[in-house]
Amino acid sequence: MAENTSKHAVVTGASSGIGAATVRKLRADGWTVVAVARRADRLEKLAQETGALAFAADVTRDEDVAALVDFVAAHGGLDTLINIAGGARGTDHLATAKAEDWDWMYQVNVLGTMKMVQAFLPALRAHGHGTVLNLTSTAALAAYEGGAGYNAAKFAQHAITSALRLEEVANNLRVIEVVPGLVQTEEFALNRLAGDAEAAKKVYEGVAAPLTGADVADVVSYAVGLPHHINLDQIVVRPVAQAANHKLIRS
Ligand code: 8X3
Repeated sequence: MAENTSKHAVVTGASSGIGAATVRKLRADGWTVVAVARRADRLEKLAQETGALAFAADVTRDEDVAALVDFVAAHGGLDTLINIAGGARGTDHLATAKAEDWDWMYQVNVLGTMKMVQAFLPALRAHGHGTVLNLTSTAALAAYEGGAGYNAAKFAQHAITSALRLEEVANNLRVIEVVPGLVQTEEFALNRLAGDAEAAKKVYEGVAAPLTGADVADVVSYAVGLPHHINLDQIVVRPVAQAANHKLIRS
């Protein structure tokens, strides 16, 4: 019944939103954190603010991931890998969906997670009490109109998370899936809607209290901070106003 006492985490998607909030929360909880994202300037600021170590990398690029593995090994290793990098592009129906949007979503949500897990599995196995936490979405649970491409990517990321749990249990790897619904962050809707700030605002309009990145970060930190024998396999977290993806109360 070993505790997770070493508390060394790698967090991707750390330049904004849930990823940045997770870095802040884990640092406040006393973790050593390597914060990973593509945008070095934002990472640097976060590192100065929180004392996290910053490493600029694109999780879909093999050479970046390999360099990150070396950096982490040289800075105390890890016991916990938190894959938050991801996102949505487009709200097209299948009839008009753009292959480049779908390709981007598959790359960042699915192949990025796969590459990060593959790269860090040897260290996590060697640690003996490793944890992988993948941030998926309620878009992984039920399809919705205009969601197909994002649904497909998040269903896939959910599937690889479930397979990993089965494949690595013999190596004592804990695999957690955090599944958020509507979370208001500065960039998620903006990225999905091609930078249209008005349309992005409408996503949250009239919703009394959408979740924040910090809300989800609290859940992430709780899950990875539990003693290692406790596995919260799959945590669905929504604002109260969102009883289901299709059932959102707006005033
Ligand atoms: C975000 C949740 O409702 O936009 O991952 O699919 S939703």
